[in-house]
Amino acid sequence: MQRVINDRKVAIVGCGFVGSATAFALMQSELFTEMALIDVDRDRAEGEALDIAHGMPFADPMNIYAGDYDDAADAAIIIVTAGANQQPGETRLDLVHKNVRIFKSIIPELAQRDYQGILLVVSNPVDILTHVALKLSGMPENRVIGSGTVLDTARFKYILGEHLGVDPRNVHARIIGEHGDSEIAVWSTANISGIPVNDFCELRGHFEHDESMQRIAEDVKNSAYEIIAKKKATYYGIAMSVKRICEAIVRDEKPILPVSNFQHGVHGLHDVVLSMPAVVGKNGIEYQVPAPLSADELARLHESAKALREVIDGLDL
Ligand code: 6V0
Repeated sequence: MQRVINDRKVAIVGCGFVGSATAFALMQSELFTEMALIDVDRDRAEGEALDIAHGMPFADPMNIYAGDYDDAADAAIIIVTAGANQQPGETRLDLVHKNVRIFKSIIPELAQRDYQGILLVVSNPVDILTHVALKLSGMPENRVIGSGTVLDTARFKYILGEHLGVDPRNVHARIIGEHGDSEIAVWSTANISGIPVNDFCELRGHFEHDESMQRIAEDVKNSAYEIIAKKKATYYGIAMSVKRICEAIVRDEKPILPVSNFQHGVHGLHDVVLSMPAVVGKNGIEYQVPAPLSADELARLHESAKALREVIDGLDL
């Protein structure tokens, strides 16, 4: 008999900076009534569960506790944030071997329990680890998602919004490809509430388009390096990004989000996991959106896919 999923339950595997910030964001989200925190460091999970639970009198009631994989087995969403984070100077791809080893200890636990919910990977390198989770779990592709460039896209909207003095929610633009050094800022379709980005820039007195575009895309790409150099880890922005993905799933909202998902031919991409826009709902990836790209963006997307493919091919899965 297939396991019944509790659609108001979430489990978080890995309760470090990212896992605990995510738990705190979700505790205030009213999305879930039950949250299990899992970590190899059981004390850490218990401490975080207690600390977050003490905010309950100011939020909606919720059962928050340190648990194990049996507690995760009927969760609507399992969020994996376990693993090493980047040290100053390290790229996300440098983490791959350490974190693949950790995934080999986590994902089979879920597969053994015939997990039927959505697996949301956040640990880095997120595209590679989403691919690894897909292979190790044997789960259907639509139910294994990476947070991908949802965070980079939020950074892009924020920085562009600041540059133009406009609400970032009116900025319609995205980052695609690898969540990492080969990511691509899609300028060709970027617009501010329907107004092409360069036209809006001129309305706001900015005429150095090429220079500004290059600087903003570099700032987005280097955000994590800057934050890590200053405070050792990044966690609030990703926590809000994960909350957004959870909202899409739990409420079946069907927004278009640039999550990491397995590619089957859109723009000629095959057999690789990277961030491309997809409709996200209660079934996870509901529809891959073939958003238009310029020739240059398309070429860079294929380079990003090639770089990820080479890493995947070098892994022993
Ligand atoms: P952290 O603070 O070191 O926390 C990692 C946690 O994982 C620790 O509490 C460990 O005890 C736990 N852990 C390790 N092995 C296991 C295991 N086998 N089972 C269960 N728990 C385990 O790291 P932090 O929270 O800063 O980062 C976690 C991951 O998120 C890293 O890989 C980061 O690079 C990644 N990030 C991903 C982002 C994204 O946009 N996708 C953004 C920020 C960080």
